[in-house]
Amino acid sequence: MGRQKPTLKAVAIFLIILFVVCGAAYLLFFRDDKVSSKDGNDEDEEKNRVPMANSGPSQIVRPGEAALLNGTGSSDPDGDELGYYWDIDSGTDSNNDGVFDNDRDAVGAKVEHFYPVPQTTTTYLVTLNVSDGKLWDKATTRVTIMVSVNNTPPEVVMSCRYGKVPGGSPLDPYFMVTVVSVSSVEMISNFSYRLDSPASGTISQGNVSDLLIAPPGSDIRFVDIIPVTRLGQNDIFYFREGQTIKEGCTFKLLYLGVTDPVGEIELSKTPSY
Ligand SMILES: [Ca+2]
Ligand SMILES: [Ca+2]
Ligand SMILES: [Ca+2]
Repeated sequence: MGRQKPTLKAVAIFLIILFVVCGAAYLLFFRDDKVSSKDGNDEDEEKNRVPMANSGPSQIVRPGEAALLNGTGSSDPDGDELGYYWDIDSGTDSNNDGVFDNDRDAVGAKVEHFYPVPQTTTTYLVTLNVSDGKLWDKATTRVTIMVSVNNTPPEVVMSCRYGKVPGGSPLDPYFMVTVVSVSSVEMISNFSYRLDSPASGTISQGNVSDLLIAPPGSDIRFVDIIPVTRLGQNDIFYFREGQTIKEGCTFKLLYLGVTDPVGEIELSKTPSY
C-alpha cells in the first residue's frame, strides 16, 4: 500500500496533468478553430472581392463616327458601386507613367469617343479600368476605324457676311463665314484651314480646332454653334478685317488626307446669301 499509494498518486497526477494538457490543447485547438472560422466568416462578410471589368464588344466605326464605349457589363461580386476609367488608346501613355493602359482619358460607365480619322484602317485598343474603391480590374476591347479607299471627303458649303460682331471688339468689323451645310458628319479636328491673299499668298493656316479655342477678339476664330465637336450648320468662322485680312482673300477648308479644299469662299463685303 505504501508503495501503491505514491504510484496511484503519480498516476492520478499524471492523469490530471494529461487531462489538463489535453483539455488545454483541445480548448486551444477548439478555440483557435472557432476563432479562425469566426474570422473566416467575418472575412467572407467583410473581405472585399475584386470587381470584374467588361469593356464591351469590339466595334467597327466609320471615320467621324463616335465609338460608343460601354462598360455597364462590369460587375462586382459584393455589389459595390464601381468607378469606370477608360484608357482610350493603349498604344499611348497619356499620363507618362510608363504604363500604357492605365490612363484616365475618360470617366463613366458609358462614354462616346471620337477617334481622329486615320489615313488607313486602324485598330485602337481601349482598356477599361474599374474600381470598387479599393480593388481594380481591367478589360480590353478593340475599336477599328474603318477607312474605305472610296471614302469620299465631305463637301462644305459656306456663306459670308461682313459687319461688326455683337459683344465682340466694338470697332473692328469682321468677315463672318457661316457653314451652310456639310455633306456628312465630320469631326472638327479633321479639318484644317488656309487663308490666302491674292497679294501676299497664304496669310494664315492651321487646325480648325485651334481656332475653336481662340479668344474673342482674335484675328481668326471659330465658333462651334452646337458644341459637339462636329463641323455643322451655322458654325461660324470670324476673320477680323485688317492689313492682311481683307476683302478678296480666300478661305479654304481642308480635310485630313485630301489635297483639294472641301470648301472654299472669298471674303466679301457683299453678303453671299
Ligand atoms: Ca468588391
Ligand atoms: Ca493609354
Ligand atoms: Ca499611363
